[in-house]
Amino acid sequence: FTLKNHLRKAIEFDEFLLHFQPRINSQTEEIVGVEALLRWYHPTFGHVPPNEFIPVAEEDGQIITIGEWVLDRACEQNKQWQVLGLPPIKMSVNFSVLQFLKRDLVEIVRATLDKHKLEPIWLEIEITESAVLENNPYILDTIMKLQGMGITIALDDFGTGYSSLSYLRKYKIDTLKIDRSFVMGIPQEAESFEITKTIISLAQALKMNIVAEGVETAEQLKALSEVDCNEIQGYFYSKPLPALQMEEMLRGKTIKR
Ligand code: G
Ligand code: G
Ligand code: MN
Ligand code: NA
Repeated sequence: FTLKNHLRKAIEFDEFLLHFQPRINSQTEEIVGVEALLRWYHPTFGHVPPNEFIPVAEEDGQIITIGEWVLDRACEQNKQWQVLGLPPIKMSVNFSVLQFLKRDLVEIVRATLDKHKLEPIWLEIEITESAVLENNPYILDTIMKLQGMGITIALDDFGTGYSSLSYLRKYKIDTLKIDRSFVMGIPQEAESFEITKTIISLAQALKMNIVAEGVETAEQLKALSEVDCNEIQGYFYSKPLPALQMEEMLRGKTIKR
C-alpha cells in the first residue's frame, strides 16, 4: 500500500466528494459564499484528511488532475444551486500553486465555467502564499488573466506564509483570508488581536475583501465585527457540510445558529 497509488484511483473509483463551508457577512449574517473542501473516503482506510493526501498529490503531480476535478464539481454544484433558484453565492476553490504553473490553467478554468454556464463572478480561487508565488511573472500574468475574466482571487492562510506584504503591491488580490491561528487567540491574546486588526486595516486601505477563518466563538465574532471584518468563516456558524445540508442552509439564506 502506498497512499500515492490509492490516490491515483480515487477519481475513477468515485471516492472524492466536496464539502462546503459557508462564508457569512458579519453585518447581515447572510451567506455570501461557500468554500469547497475536498474529502477522500477510501473503502478500507476510511476518511483520509486533506492535510495528508494533498501534499502527496502535490509531490507527484496528481494535484493537477484532482484540482481540475474539484473545480469541475464546485462549478457544477454552484450552477445547480442557482438553477434551483437559491440566492447566488460565490464558490471558493482552493488551488495548489502547482496548478498555477500549468500552462493551460486559464483555458481550463474558462472551459469549466462555459461547460456549466456559470458566470465568472461566482467563482473565487484561493491560493496560499508561497515562495513560488512571490517572484513569478507567469503566475502574476495568470492571476491577472483570471481576474480579467471576472474571477476573484483570495490569498488563503494570510499572515502565516512567506513575505506576505511585498506581493500585495504586485498582485491585485481581491480577498484576504486571515489565518485561523490569529483568530484563535481573539480576544484574550493582545498580539493576535492587534495583528488581526492591522490586517483588516490593510485590507480596507487596499480595498480588499476580508474574511476571518476559524471563528469558533461568539466572543471572536463580536470582536471581529467591531473592527469591521466583513466576512466570517468557521465552526461558530457551520463546519463544512455535504452538498444537501449546504443546500438546506442556503434555502434559509440567513444563517440559523
Ligand atoms: O478543512 P480541511 O481539513 O478540509 O482542509 C485542510 C487543508 O486542505 C486546507 O489547507 C485546505 O486549503 C486544503 N484543501 C482542501 N480542499 C482542497 C482542494 O480541493 N485543493 C487543494 N489544493 N487544497 C485543499
Ligand atoms: O487552509 P484552508 O483555509 O483552506 O483550510 C480550511 C480548513 O480549516 C479546513 O480543514 C476546515 O475544515 C478548517 N476549519 C474551518 N473552520 C474551522 C474552525 O472554526 N475551526 C477549526 N479548528 N478548523 C476550521
Ligand atoms: Mn482555503
Ligand atoms: Na486558511
